[in-house]
Amino acid sequence: MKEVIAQIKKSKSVAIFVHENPDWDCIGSAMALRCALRQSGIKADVFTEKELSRHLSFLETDVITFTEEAYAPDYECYCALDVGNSDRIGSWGQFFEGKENTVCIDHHHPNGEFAKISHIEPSRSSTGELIYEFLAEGGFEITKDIAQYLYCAMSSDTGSFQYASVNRRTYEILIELYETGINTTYLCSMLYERNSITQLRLQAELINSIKLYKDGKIATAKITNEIMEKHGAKRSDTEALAQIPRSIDGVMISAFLKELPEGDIRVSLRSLGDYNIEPVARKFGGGGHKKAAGCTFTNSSIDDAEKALVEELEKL
Ligand SMILES: [Mn+2]
Repeated sequence: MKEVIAQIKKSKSVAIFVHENPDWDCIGSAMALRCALRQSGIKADVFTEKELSRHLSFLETDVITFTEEAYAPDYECYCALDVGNSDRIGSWGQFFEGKENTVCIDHHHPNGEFAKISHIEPSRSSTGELIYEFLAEGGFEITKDIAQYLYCAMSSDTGSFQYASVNRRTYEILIELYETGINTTYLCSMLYERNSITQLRLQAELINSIKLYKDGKIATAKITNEIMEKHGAKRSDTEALAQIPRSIDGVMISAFLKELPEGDIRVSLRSLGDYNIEPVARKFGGGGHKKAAGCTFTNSSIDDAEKALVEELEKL
């Protein structure tokens, strides 16, 4: 972390990159970092593939998006956040590779380092938590604006501080953020209580599709293209659905299957307790973590994919 801080502090300009389909952890982290750098007189901008969706823009979150005419941005330092490799950055990734000064701050299990200087701590709840450490250790003032971004990052990546990744340090940081005067009730309502009616109708469809196996220990649920079309839903409307079948009492493993427009079947697996679903995801060409993993079926109907998955999950 000391090296990352030194590199960023000696730069007059910093370009900040996040992963594709950005979530609150990477956007909150990027905006907090940008805010702190600008306060210190360092030019800083955040780059994303596309404009941010509605749920990411209730705080000031203006970004530079990729276009066909985009050229290599000219900055002294290039910083990737919440990203395990430069492919995950998307189109901007081509401008990250080969640069002189590249840094990365992340909390995913690393699969090969792609930046010159990396600070990676998989035990941390969120990249937001690591940005807090960066700012505190680097002597940056943590203003209320910065605290709001970090709170959103940490809250969303921990399922409102529910997940096993939350630890003592998470709560210590929360106290520091809280003391800046942030309104956590407001932030939570903006983060969690702005479902569209389309998102709720999809939840209803998903719940209706749930099937149980192995005495109710395994649950599957699915959303087909037909259902997406029926409700005029976008892909981003399905983001929070994977958790729902896992929340049933007694269910230890869940699979959420989603038909993609081009016909592939995207699967999100979730588990509780000691059930490690990562090898199952890997068996079908995917991967992830012990309790959250995913894979994609190509050339398979959604029902066949479900059958193949359930067979493997029952063995587990
Ligand atoms: Mn994250």
